[in-house]
Amino acid sequence: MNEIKGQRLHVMLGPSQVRRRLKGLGYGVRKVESAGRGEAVIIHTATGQHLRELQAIFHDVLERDKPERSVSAPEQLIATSKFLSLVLRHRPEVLGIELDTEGWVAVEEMLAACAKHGRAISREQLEDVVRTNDKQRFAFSADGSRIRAKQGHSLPVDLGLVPVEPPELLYHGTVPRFLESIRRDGLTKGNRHHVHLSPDIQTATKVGQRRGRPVVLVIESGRMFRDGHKFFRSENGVWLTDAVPPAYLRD
Ligand code: HQG
Repeated sequence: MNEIKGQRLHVMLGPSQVRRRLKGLGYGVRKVESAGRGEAVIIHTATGQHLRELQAIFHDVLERDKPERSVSAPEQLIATSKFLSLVLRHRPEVLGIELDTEGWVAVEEMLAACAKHGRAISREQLEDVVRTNDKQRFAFSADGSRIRAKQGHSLPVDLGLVPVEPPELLYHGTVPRFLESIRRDGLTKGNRHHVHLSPDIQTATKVGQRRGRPVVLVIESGRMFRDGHKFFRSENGVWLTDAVPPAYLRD
């Protein structure tokens, strides 16, 4: 038999539902195979950000969440939060919706689109996610009719951030494999709108840990500010700036 090459993602969801969730998305998916009743294997070549997005789309149905071990409430909240991050920061097209110029979408419209794409979320569940989210990533509009992510977008949205003076030092959590390039080019924003900096070492350590053994860089943000660099602080306390040149990284 001709074995298809690629990584395998086993999900507790039938192949047709898997294909529906994947509609319009590439992610290097080579094949979706049935793996028994209500289960499928996605054979793909996704890596890096694409792999994370693919996992986010199926986070609630990955193999470890076998039905006999019912998904706990906190896991469900995290799964929904990851999915909302994907939709509200990076790829609203996953649900066939659009964000306005400030990143908002009508709650009703988003929930209807979730249901249509086999990801039904109730208004109560959504409110739980927004309220309990560890980093307070999302916000409802004042009248509760719209929702957006507070930061972290790769889409061009205007969050109306106002420049503010930063503390003397800020921190950036990363991993050893990026250090050479960071020391050479400074911190660059990549896909995001800004470089993300943390107010304390503990938070930066957690950010770095997402990728491996964390390394925390110390940024001379006060000096950057006095030299004319602009800083912003997102509603949930993440410090943002355009780029950090290598001269402001403390040894
Ligand atoms: C690295 C999470 C090579 C940088 C977190 C990082 C944060 C370079 C990666 C938020 C580089 C970018 C953002 C250079 C930067 N050469 N590597 N010149 N400059 N890097 O995910 O800061 O859960 O875009 O060190 O908590 O890790 O999404 O940024 O490792 O607040 O709410 O390139 O994401 O919050 O990765 O994380 P990211 P980040 P959320």
